[in-house]
Amino acid sequence: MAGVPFIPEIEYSGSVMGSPARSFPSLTIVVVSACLLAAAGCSWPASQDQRPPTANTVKILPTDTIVDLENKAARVAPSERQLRWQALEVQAFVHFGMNTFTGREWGEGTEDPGLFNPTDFDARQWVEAVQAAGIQGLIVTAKHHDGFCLWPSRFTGHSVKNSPWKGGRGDVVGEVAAACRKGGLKFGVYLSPWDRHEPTYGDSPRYDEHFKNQLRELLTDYGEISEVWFDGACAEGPNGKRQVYDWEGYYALIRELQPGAVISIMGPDARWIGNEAGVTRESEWSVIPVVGFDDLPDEKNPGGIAHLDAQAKDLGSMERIAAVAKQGGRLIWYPGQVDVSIRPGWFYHAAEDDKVKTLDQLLEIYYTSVGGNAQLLLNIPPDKRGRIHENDARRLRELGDRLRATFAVNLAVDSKMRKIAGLEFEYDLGGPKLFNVALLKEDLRGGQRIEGFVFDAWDGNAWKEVARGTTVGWKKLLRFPAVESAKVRVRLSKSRGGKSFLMPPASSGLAGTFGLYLDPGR
Ligand code: FUL
Repeated sequence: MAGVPFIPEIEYSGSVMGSPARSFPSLTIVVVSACLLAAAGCSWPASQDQRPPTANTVKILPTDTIVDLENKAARVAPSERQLRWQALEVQAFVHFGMNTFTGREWGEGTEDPGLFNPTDFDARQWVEAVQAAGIQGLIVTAKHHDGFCLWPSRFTGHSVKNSPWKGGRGDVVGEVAAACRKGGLKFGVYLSPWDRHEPTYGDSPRYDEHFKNQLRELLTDYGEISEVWFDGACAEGPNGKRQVYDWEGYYALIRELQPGAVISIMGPDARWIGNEAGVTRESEWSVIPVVGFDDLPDEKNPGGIAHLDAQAKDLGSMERIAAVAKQGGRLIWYPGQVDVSIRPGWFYHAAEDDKVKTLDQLLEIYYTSVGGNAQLLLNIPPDKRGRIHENDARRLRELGDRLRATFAVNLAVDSKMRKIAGLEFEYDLGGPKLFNVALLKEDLRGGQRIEGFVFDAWDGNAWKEVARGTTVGWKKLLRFPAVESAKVRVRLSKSRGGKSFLMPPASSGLAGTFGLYLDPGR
């Protein structure tokens, strides 16, 4: 598969990739007008787009200077589908299947379908439980590595149709899709490319055909699919050969049948954060340099794109971009997704009922993932009844209650923002406010630019530093001991392209906000 070019949706034409002066003809006007608006206490009007043109991907070359590279990096922006995906912020991952009944994490594919028999399956209970946490989407394991299908696939007998559940007439995928739609949740599917049951696995073209048939069923029979999650695990088939996947063919089918669906992990739209512990990098970039011009995964890397090591410590710094440019490659918009389980295992095991993560652990994960420019994909595995266990459901509600209590009132909602000098933004809160959480956001339609910032509060006599950080992106959430102040400021120590699209306060009417909050639990 390596060497087969995946055609990006948008590509800069050669003419906009010249020197900075030529590349950004209207930049000065844009900066000046944005500053004037900001200085007047206003924000960028939604109707009059002040941002310079952006692209989803751009070539970087050995001949690029560091200034060229910085300007190119500043202009890479998400596709519409990536932006919609990012706005979901938290999704539920639901590992349910044969392993739920055998107590395993990885089945072998030889399990008897007769073992699958939830006694009280209730998809609406799943939806209610995850919505209590404020979660906005759900991805179910339609097929895990053991090959057992949670929908009655026409292309294998290894599915719910040969189980005793509902006399073989049940369809987990169908019921979950319907419950999500009814409850207003986005619905996505995990379909494991690695299939330990399917006899054609390893016989590459034949298995590809089989896999595409299954994909087609899922993408046509269950309404809108918001995400297709491809895992990287892979092995040899019964013929002793390693399966070579037709990724390009899979992607083309998804784009054709569900153009709005994000393809994650072994896919071009969202990357694996690099661990399964809920940990993000201090600097989490969505603008990522990749060597070469091939968007397809290769077998050597766990990253979804050839030559990308999703576990690398540094994925997007200017140093890394410059190093990749030396070899020739591209910058792509490739945001991180944090997949982590609420329990030690991905699947339900009764022995882990008392090992559900604590509220503090979940809050820490939330603040560092959603508040660290990533999407959180929180796994909640239903039990043998086919219900989310009471302990997990309780914890989800506690999480939702705490987040709602914290974020219900934005204390900066009526603040006036003014640009002081260079990259400094001051917010007049109109009177003293007590807060212990701050939220910064970049308008990603103008790219991800901020490389460093300091957040200060006025103590009546002088500015006092409250917190500092590196990247902002979709959201930066800062937690600190409570501060009372009537005036705060954000100083950007560095922003790519010399400017930023830091979001103004919510009163501007834009969806994104600058925010100050009081978490009552701290
Ligand atoms: C891994 C799989 O092997 C696990 O079983 C689980 O599905 C996790 C989300 O991805 O690669």
